[in-house]
Amino acid sequence: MRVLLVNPYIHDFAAFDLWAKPLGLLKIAGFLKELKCEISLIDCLDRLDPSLNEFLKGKAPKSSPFGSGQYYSEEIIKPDLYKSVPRKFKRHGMPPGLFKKILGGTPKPDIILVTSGMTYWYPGVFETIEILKHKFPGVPLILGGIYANICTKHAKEKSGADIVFSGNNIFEILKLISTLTKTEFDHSRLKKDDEILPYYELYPKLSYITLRTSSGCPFKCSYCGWYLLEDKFHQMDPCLVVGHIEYFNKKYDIRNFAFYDEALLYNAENHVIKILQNVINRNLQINFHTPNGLHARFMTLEIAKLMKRAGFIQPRLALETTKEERQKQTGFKTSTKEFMNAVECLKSAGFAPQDIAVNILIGLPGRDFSEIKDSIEFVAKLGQKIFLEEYSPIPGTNDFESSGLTADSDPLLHNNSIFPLFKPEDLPVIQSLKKLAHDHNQKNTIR
Ligand code: B12
Ligand code: SF4
Repeated sequence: MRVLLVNPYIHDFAAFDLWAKPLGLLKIAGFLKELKCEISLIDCLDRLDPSLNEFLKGKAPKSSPFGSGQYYSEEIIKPDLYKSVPRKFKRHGMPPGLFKKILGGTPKPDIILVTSGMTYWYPGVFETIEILKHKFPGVPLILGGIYANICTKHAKEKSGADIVFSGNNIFEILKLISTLTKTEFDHSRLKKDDEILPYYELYPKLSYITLRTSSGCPFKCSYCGWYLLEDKFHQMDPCLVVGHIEYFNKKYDIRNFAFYDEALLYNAENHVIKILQNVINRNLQINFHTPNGLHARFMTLEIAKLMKRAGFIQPRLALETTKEERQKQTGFKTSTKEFMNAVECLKSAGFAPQDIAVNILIGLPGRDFSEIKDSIEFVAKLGQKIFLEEYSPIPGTNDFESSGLTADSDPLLHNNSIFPLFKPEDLPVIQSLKKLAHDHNQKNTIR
């Protein structure tokens, strides 16, 4: 059976490849490989595909030394809802001409699987599906992933997919594929879920690997929607994780690994400590990245030292705010005291103050800007690098209620770049806060 997997375009004001790979799709591919299916992948966002550089006559954007980087992008017409936003709107990913050319050389599949990322990226998903449907009319196309899960009704009504799959049970996914293609799978071939590697070999070239050593989170913050996507908190066997890391490091010389975990440091004794000790003992030469913030509460000097020795680059701590009342109101994943302790541990382990990154959340409904200013100034005094994370409202979460949106609102309004701009009078304040964070970051780098 022939399966075509597609990671669609992103339409947004900005997008950056912060070690972002379609892990769900690659995991499904891992299972289909075990079942001996013929698989091809078109990742519209693959910056390293040699055909992109060739198509752009050597002008494809370059990677950073750690493997992340800018996507190739082209300006496109803004959706009406964004007309008043004074920024360019872009399609991120390969030029459609190249996508169509690649499809032209792709044998007709029996089924097409398309994934989706952020809810507000749906126009890029729709464009991708339209191109696929034009090339392969009649081939069943399933849409899954984050948008398909959080905005299932919207996707069913508007995406053009034949089936919108909501859920994450791999065996249900395989059953659906088997029904639609009238193929019997020999399930006795399958290993356990955690033992199946995401099928990264589908990429012609890789500069990093993403790792998800756990799913879910033991917390339930009022603005976060992990529990809409996963049923429970689960951690993988540390030996399996290290096996995966060693496999990609030794076989493909991959040096950069990004953790996608929501709660990497939770239950550290039985999880991350064992993983890092093993990485060190096996003498693997690796850079680890944590684009999702780490829980300050669970940081200890032992973990910080292991992180340093194992090769963590610019660890990120999720602080969000220094206001205690807000910390408690939103789920209390950390207190300011715990945050300061985490910073001290990291510094004692050898991380320079400016090599520690800190997330501060901006744009949460009901939060006044002086709170964000205080948080920025607090972190700036300690000397860390500040990342302002713009709030994205997620239907089904507590804070969504106070966002002024409803379940039927267009998902374009979930965009983290525009949500904090809902009130035009806020724009100058937001800009001044961004400048404040930027200036502090500059000062701390120069120091
Ligand atoms: C890793 C991660 C990131 C990474 C990379 C994201 C990426 N790959 O693009 C980083 C750190 C960069 C990131 C950034 C952000 N993220 Co994020 N992120 C996640 C996280 C923790 C995991 C996503 C993931 O890879 N899951 C693992 C894979 C295995 O799951 P999956 O892809 O969904 O696949 C499963 C199923 O969906 C299914 N499936 C997938 N594809 C398909 C296809 C078919 C055909 C089928 C049948 C099934 C299927 O199979 C899999 C089975 O397990 C999620 C939370 C979560 N629990 O999912 C938040 C999440 C997606 N992020 C979120 C947010 C808010 C953000 C930020 C806006 C944060 C901020 N304020 O800056 C930024 C925005 C990024 C941007 N604009 O570029 C929100 C969603 C927001 C939204 N409106 O959609 C989430 C849900 C977290 C939350 N706060 O609630 N994120
Ligand atoms: S701790 Fe992080 S991942 Fe967990 S619920 Fe809170 S924001 Fe979400």
